[in-house]
Amino acid sequence: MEFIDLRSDTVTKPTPEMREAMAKAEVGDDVYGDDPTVNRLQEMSADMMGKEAALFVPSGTMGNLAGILAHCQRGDEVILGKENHTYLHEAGGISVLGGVHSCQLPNQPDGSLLLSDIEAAIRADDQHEPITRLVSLENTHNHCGGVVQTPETTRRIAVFAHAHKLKVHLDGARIFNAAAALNVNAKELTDPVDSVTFCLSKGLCAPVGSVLCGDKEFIKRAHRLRKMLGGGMRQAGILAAAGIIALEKMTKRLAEDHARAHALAEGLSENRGIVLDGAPQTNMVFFDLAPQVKLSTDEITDQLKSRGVLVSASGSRRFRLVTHYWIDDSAIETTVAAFRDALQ
Ligand code: TLP
Repeated sequence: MEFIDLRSDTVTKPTPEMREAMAKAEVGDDVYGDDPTVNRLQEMSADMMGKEAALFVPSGTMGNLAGILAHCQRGDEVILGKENHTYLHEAGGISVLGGVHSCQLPNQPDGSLLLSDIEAAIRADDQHEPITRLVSLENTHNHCGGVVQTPETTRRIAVFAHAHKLKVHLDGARIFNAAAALNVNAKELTDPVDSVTFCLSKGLCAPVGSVLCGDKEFIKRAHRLRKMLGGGMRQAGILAAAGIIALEKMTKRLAEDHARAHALAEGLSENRGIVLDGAPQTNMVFFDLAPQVKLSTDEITDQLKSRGVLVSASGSRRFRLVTHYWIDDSAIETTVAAFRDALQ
């Protein structure tokens, strides 16, 4: 059975054009800096993010980890949202591997942080305390609902952080979704920050990889960290070739996924068993089960699976459905009907 897979946009498979480019990619040993396709991807990425340099890494998790470790020493502290992916879903790597302490602040509805909260979190110059070094943001914000922060919000936080001698990292795993939703160039969202990680293997369909961008000195430090973390890859041009198509082509079509997320939310809003968060801003639809629904999330997940639809829970009575390149209009209709049958 061919499933309609709404569990995440990480499930996207490479397009036929990507597979062809991968087969034909010119490659070399990237640990020697010899892979022309990786080098091209890195140059394109730096340019699109408005940064001096870029580094191809195997995953978003490694991009954030190498990025945060390139900004912080052991015993330093990063200020971030308590709903941020780096805090929730990266296995605590910044603390475990980097000795970086985290200070978690409440996220605002757009996923951002309040300046007053950041100000209150900045440590005094006191031997008892860790040293505040970095603010880490996330855009789009996954756990807050796939919501977007505007260039103005990002700039306000970055200017404030810089005034306090703090650096700013952005987990921009889905930065092109944010840019599409706001109808701005991605650079406008990344200009204010010192470093950004974005992912090629989510809604952009590449099979593997993320890119960390920043200034040359920062990327030099991150390069060493990537090696230390076991992320130095050899003929990675095979992967980068798909990444180049992701940047050239797939970044331009994300509004389609957002429109389908809208249609999905609209269809589900007629279901009395479902309490939607609100209209989706990007490609994620979040909802809770209404109190009268007696089935558990697991039972609903199984029922949908038997109807050919894969979904995943994001809480005890909560779901997240993610649209992407391989979800078409008829998949949306089938999904709405499957929920209607399961929750009738
Ligand atoms: N997110 C995945 C899961 O880990 C939850 C998903 O399905 O959404 N930053 C953000 C904002 C992310 O959403 C993710 C992946 C990452 C970083 C990590 O990327 P990978 O999976 O490439 O390490």
